[in-house]
Amino acid sequence: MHITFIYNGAENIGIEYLSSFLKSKGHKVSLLFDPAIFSGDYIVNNKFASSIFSIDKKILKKIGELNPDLIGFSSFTGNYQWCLNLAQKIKEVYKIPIVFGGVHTTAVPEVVLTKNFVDYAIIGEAEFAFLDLIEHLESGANQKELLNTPNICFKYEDRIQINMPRPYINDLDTFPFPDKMLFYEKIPLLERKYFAITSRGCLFKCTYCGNSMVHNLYQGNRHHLRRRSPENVIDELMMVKKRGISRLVIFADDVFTQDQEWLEDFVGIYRSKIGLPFYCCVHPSHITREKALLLKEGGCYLVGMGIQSGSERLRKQIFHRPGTNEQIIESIAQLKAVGIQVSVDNIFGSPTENEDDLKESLKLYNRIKADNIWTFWLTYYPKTDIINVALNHKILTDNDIKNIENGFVGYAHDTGSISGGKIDFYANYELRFRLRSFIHYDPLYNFLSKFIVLIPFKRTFSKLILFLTAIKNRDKKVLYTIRLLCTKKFAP
Ligand code: B12
Ligand code: SF4
Repeated sequence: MHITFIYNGAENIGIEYLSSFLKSKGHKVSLLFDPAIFSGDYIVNNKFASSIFSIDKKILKKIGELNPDLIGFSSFTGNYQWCLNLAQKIKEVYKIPIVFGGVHTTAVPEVVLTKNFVDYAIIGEAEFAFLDLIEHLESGANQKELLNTPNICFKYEDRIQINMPRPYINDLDTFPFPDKMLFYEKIPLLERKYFAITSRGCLFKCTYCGNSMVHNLYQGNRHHLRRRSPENVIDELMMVKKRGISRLVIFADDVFTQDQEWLEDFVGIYRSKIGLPFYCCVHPSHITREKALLLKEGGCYLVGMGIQSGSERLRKQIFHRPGTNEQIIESIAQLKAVGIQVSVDNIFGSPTENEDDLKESLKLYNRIKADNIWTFWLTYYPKTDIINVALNHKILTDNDIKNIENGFVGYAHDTGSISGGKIDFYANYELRFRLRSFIHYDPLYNFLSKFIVLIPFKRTFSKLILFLTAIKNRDKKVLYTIRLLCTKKFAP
């Protein structure tokens, strides 16, 4: 069977895994890609620009040429409406079955399937379920046969059939390596920074994160975090090394440093056989001096660390992120001591956040002197635990939940769920935080921060500082992304 995936904005590792898996079972896979810089929640969101740059017509034409047997959309909440819009247009012209998957579909398959142009929704990890669906379609059997097939959801008679997921796939080494060429053939520049993932899942369950929804869905499974063997990851990276195009490896794991023993084994081989600089995400409660040294030894030049707020109250009560500010300060000090740059994340606008919390954050950022501070504006993702927190505080209404489940959530880089006068209030702090990561010299920062209230267009100014900070840090990760945006278009 020929399956065509349609995606926008960025490389998608999930699609790459599905593609190589389906190809290994003898199926043909293609990709239609829309850079969609102005839609989705990646860089900029602008409805007008998005319609000007739309390549929907080209995609429709291309589908006619490819003539696939099945079309797959990978939806996260930010691109869900984009996916629906295109799926509807496709269905108006072609009779090809359409399947939705990805994190948004996993959270709310019953909502996705209310659309008459979506035929199937697959929840959770989809390799085997996708294969089941393909084999079912090939066999021409009655849909009734799917009633007991885990992960596959569909409309049956007058109702929506939701089948719970099968248990997690534990041995990740059994999967073929992700089909990177699917994306690289469209956008060769992507290969400069190689996305690899060594695990699936996370030990933690922060309320705002997609993982809280996944943990709830897979309640019966004890081990949410599964890991490939170091040898298996190195085998994949040896191919990268041989091609000689990638300058940087981005480990896309939720938290790369959860297991010290694994890290020790991995770093030993990585340093000698691969040796490319890498980026990864760490958790403040998991960084010790030993781990910091291991990361450095392996070639890690920059880590991302979620802090989200300097208020211990907010972190504990609202985000369910355990740990103290002292722990954060200590873990960043360990990383900096070995020469690794640290980029931290902060979320604005969580339930009950007040000015005292923001002052606490500023105090913490003054101390840690992070190399970069990414400021996100809270977006509520469907079925995450923070939704219940917000409901309890009467911040969200039933109608808001409906909007969230339909992908109308605001954008994390824009103003998220924040509206009205609060935007200006947060914009002051956004600028302060960003300036703090750009200027580490206290007297200069203290002097300049006095004028922040006077600056017009604070949000634009904040973005400019983000860009300058990337240049100052020679942050290859951000600089490659900017280069990518400037490349001539290749789509679909
Ligand atoms: C790596 C990563 C990225 C990378 C690569 C993108 C990617 N999706 O591969 C980059 C840095 C580009 C990225 C960007 C963004 N990301 Co991101 N990202 C992740 C991360 C950490 C891992 C994803 C991954 O590769 N998992 C491993 C693969 C194998 O699993 P998977 O992707 O879930 O795919 C499986 C199933 O979902 C399913 N499936 C997937 N697609 C399809 C399609 C079909 C048809 C079917 C049937 C099944 C199916 O089968 C796959 C194989 O089992 C997740 C967190 C997480 N733990 O999932 C966040 C996550 C997906 N990202 C998230 C967000 C918000 C974003 C951004 C919007 C952030 C931003 N504001 O810039 C952008 C969106 C850009 C874009 N257009 O993709 C959120 C999404 C939440 C939501 N409900 O929408 C997540 C869940 C993190 C979070 N905050 O909770 N991201
Ligand atoms: S540690 Fe990070 S990836 Fe894990 S649940 Fe928390 S926010 Fe999500």
